[in-house]
Amino acid sequence: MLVVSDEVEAAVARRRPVVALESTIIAHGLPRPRNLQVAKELEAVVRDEGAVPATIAVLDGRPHVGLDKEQLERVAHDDSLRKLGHRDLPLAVATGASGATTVSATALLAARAGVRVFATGGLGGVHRGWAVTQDESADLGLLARTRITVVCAGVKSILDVGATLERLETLGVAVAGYRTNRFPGFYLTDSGHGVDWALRSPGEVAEVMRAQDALGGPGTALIVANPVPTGEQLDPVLHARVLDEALLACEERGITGQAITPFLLGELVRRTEGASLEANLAAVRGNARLAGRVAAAWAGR
Ligand code: PSU
Ligand code: MN
Repeated sequence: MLVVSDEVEAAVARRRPVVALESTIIAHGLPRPRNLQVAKELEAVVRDEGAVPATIAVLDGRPHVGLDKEQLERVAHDDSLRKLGHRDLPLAVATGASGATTVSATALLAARAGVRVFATGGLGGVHRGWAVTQDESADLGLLARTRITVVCAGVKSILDVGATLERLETLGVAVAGYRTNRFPGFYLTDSGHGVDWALRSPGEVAEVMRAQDALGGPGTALIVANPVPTGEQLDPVLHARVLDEALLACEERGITGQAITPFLLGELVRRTEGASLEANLAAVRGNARLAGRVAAAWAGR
């Protein structure tokens, strides 16, 4: 069922470091033509750390783990590509559809291919106004059931971050700050919320992964929350202002469901004149780098 690239398959078989990368951020989360450049750059950052990148997407009904150059270009440029959460995978496979995979679908496919470490930007979570819309990303539920380590800059700041952290606690998903006791805020270094645990090195992250396996509890994820450096974050005052405007625009235009996240990310890019894009990219780059190091520590265990 899975099409695993030769390079990824060989690395997994030899227990070499591999890092999974999602494709939704490329297809629906970043403006063109920058998105293709970023897709290539993230793969290069992972390689720089001695790990093999495994970008994941569904093409013509086939889930791919590890894309070649043409496939990566297709993910970045094909307008007809859908956004696929994990619940969409069987539908896409059976109907021969193509789509970019969100965190939930990417984590599932990575785990099936034997890839343990995954880098992304910000996770999905509980949306503001949840009490009315019940909009909670499927990312959370899937991470409660999948043994994978996700390196991210926290959850997207367009969300209700406090409620998302509460949900992660309820779901039993481990969360640790990377060299910080503050939970990162995606575009921002600090979301305003704390975390109970801080890990100091890739080796320490790998130790936690080992302990997860040794304890044999439910097959949950480990979230490593890696903040964007203060010098590269979005100005918090600008962030607060444009986010309010973007949320209002979302409501006024009646945007719902899967379209909300790409809409809000796009609005932020536009309303900050690209500054949010730079902060987003700084975060994802840092996460790909740390994930490469974690994968190396995990492989050398
Ligand atoms: N992080 C980013 N950009 C993105 C996303 C995450 O920096 O575009 C995507 C991820 O694929 C995540 C998805 O899984 O947004 C969440 O979408 P939703 O809220 O519809 O579940
Ligand atoms: Mn949603």
